[in-house]
Amino acid sequence: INWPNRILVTGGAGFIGSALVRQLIAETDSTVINVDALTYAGNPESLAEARHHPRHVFEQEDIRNRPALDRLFREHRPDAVMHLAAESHVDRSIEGPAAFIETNVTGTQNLLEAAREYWQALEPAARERFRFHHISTDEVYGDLGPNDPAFTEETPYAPSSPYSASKAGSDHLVRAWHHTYGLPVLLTNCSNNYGPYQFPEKLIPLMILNALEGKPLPVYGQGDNVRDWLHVEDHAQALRRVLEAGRPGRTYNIGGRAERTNLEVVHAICAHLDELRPRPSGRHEALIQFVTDRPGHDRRYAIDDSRISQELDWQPQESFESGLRRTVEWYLENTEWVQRVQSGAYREWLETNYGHRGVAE
Ligand code: NAD
Ligand code: TDX
Repeated sequence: INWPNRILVTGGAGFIGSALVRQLIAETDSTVINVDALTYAGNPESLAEARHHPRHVFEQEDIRNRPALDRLFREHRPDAVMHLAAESHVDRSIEGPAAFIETNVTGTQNLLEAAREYWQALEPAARERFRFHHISTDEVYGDLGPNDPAFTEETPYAPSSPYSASKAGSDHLVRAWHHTYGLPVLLTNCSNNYGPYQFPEKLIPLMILNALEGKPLPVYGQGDNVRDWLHVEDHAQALRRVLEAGRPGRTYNIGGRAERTNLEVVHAICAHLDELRPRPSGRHEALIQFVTDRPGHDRRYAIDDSRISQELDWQPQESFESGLRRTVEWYLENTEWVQRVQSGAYREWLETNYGHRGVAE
């Protein structure tokens, strides 16, 4: 067991990063150096009480800025890096891929180089203990037909979108830094996360908030694309487990054992809202609208989690049904957080995104 005292987390003001930081502060003794550029997707309020904890240090820096990263390693001397900072939304990557290459590929290369130089200068025992944990996605494996076996760590890479291609590029860089320089890396590839503090451009929060406002619920294509859903708190637990017990150089797939079609997910959200916040004018599912499909839309993702469950004894704890219910309740209760992220950047994005997307015939 190798548990670090000082963890440099990138993207710790985002959806998954903030869940991880909240857990690290509440459930471990580690100091967290939280490095985040605070793009439209980053919000320090998502850190809740962890934000003001003495073991939490916030550094607003951009991973595209190499000298800034060198300073962070020099000043904070981390024992481990957990790299989550990324441009994360597939639809945005279709509209404008450049930021995805800059942050996900070049930013990761910067971080690898800054980490490598720092790590090579450590004394032998600290070098041995150091870890660079890269957080990635199942989308790098491409997509599956309805009867194909789930993705394993050996599934060949076949990314479809600019987003997944940029994440695939970053994964390859991380493996190359291990093979070439011996940097002790860990990689995890996870399926779709859901839970509190998720930015409402992603399917689940977008549907909850549109439904509450009585707006159309835009389902791409026929709504029969399949995703595997994992609660973000379960993902954060898995990341901690891999960091403490994963074997350097190794990749671990993480999934939720909860494959659902998008239409099933949207119907489930509508059913919860019918109960929790009935609409005088009828049921929420009447708001569903089938819209033009996402270009290059992957049909299905599914995770074979044998490796992490057998080698590291990790399994998801939350069922999708109860996790989704709690998530709907969270968005109903946290209107202040919602209102703040719904201002500015988000509204602009929604207008340009759906401006050109027609209702399917
Ligand atoms: P997010 O978009 O909610 O958060 C990303 C964070 O990174 C934000 O706080 C943002 O400010 C920060 N960031 C972006 N560009 C940066 C830059 N250049 N420098 C510094 N900080 C920057 O994303 P998320 O959903 O929390 O995803 C986190 C990571 O997990 C990503 O690497 C993503 O690819 C991966 N992942 C996400 C999912 C999912 O379902 N959301 C699933 C598997 C893997
Ligand atoms: O309005 C919508 N209507 C719709 O039908 C939106 C936003 C999405 N969808 C569909 C597209 C997908 O099939 O729902 C599914 C989920 O879409 P997203 O929430 O955009 O997620 P996805 O494209 O699956 O990617 C997510 O999971 C893997 C994250 O955004 C990635 O960062 C992660 O790597």
